[in-house]
Amino acid sequence: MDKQVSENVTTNNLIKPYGDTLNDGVIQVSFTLPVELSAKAKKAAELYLEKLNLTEVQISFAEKLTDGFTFFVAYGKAIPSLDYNSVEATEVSVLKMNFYEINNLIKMKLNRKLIVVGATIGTDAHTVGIDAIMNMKGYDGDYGLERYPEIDAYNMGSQVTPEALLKKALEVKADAILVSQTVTQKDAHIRNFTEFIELLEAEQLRSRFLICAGGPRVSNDLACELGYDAGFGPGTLPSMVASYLITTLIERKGVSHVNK
Ligand code: B12
Repeated sequence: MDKQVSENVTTNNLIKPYGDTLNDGVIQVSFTLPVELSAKAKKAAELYLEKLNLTEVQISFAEKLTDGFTFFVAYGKAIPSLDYNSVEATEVSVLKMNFYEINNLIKMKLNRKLIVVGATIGTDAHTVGIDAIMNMKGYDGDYGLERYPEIDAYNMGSQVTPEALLKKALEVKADAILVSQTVTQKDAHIRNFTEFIELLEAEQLRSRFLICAGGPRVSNDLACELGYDAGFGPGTLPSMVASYLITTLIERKGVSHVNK
């Protein structure tokens, strides 16, 4: 973090958005209104943002989305500050290791392949997230779990029922289950994540697996709250997941691992 910013945070602990000058409160917002693009629509967008208590509002972009809908990008100044000291959040603690170190650790400490099953559950049809973690190609230059010689990875794709995911995990004797959710409309992700944990609990199988949740709106806090061991959000790399899985399995089996 920039030295001046970190000093500012530590002296008064109060933070505000930064636009042109520190603490000016300037934020950028984008939103859609169900009206045709016109001067009146732009004025409505401005007045709506003023109702949110933004000041010095400027509509910088307005474009017709489709008949009867307009998309806006705007700037405004926000008044509230936040005490940074009052903020609490957790993140998955991951030991940074590369592909070779992770494979070596699995080989040396587990003495067999690490078995992982993953799926997007419920009606959610998005596969790109779970594929990024599991497929050979991986994500952002980081190999996916299928590429690891010491990992047996089973990617079931999307729209998998909780029952089918559990059945597969039992069939292949999985160490870990990866559950992905992208659609969050009407809290569908919360319901689906919860349904899977409830199924495991009903079958008294919760403690048998290491279970991770992931997706664009998933945080470690949310995942743990829903009964998962860990949660991974945007920007997760497959090596982070592989490292988390093997180090956690080793810890749970009571074996201290080498690269600490
Ligand atoms: C591609 C896409 C699609 C494709 C999906 C193709 C496919 N095979 O997956 C198609 C066109 C099919 C599609 C359909 C729909 N989509 Co769509 N789609 C997207 C889009 C453009 C990109 C998503 C994506 O691939 N991201 C890239 C991946 C790599 O990122 P990621 O998922 O976050 O994954 C990373 C991490 O989160 C993490 N991760 C993810 N999962 C897991 C799991 C574990 C265990 C771990 C450890 C980590 C992990 O690792 C990944 C790598 O870092 C987004 C908009 C956007 N720009 O994000 C909308 C979006 C997700 N879709 C959306 C919607 C609404 C839909 C539809 C419902 C639309 C409709 N009405 O039909 C349908 C879905 C129907 C259904 N039954 O699910 C909305 C969701 C809104 C919401 N918050 O609920 C979005 C945000 C678009 C929008 N702004 O409206 N979609």
